[in-house]
Amino acid sequence: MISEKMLEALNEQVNKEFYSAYLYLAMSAYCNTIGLPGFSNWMRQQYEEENLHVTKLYDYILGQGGDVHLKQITEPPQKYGSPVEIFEQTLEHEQFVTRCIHKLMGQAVDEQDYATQALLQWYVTEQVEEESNVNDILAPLHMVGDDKGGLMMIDQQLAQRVPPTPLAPGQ
Ligand code: OFO
Repeated sequence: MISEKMLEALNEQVNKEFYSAYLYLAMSAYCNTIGLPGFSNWMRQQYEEENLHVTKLYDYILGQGGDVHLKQITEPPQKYGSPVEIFEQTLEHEQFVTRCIHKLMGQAVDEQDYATQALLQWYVTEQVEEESNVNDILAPLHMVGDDKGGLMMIDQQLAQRVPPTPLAPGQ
């Protein structure tokens, strides 16, 4: 049992998750262009992560017998400034997504929609991790500032990020 209003809101979130994927893919390309392959790799893996966020919502909507409504995806910017600015924009975006998830959770609570609350709890936890990961990168980035050697070291660390583990059905 899921309301039309909740389905519409979840479809909106599918679009936002697609935008997140698009944004990080654009950032990945930008980082590659400015000679930061490790940053580019991190953003590429983040893009993969966002695709998992999309499909988890998509599967849930279908599983609830709802209609998936794929809407137009907004074009992301092409340029993102300095390495620290790239991650500041990433944090801002993740904070925006967190607010969206919390709003959805509020709606699910108001509607006493327990199944959607269970789904959204996964996203609430995920957002805590997403923001924390970005903060963990921003801290050393602020420390090194414009120091090229420091930036190269961070780039090497970000090159280590591996693709996310696919979600098992129902996970
Ligand atoms: Fe980056 O968490 Fe989804 O959008």
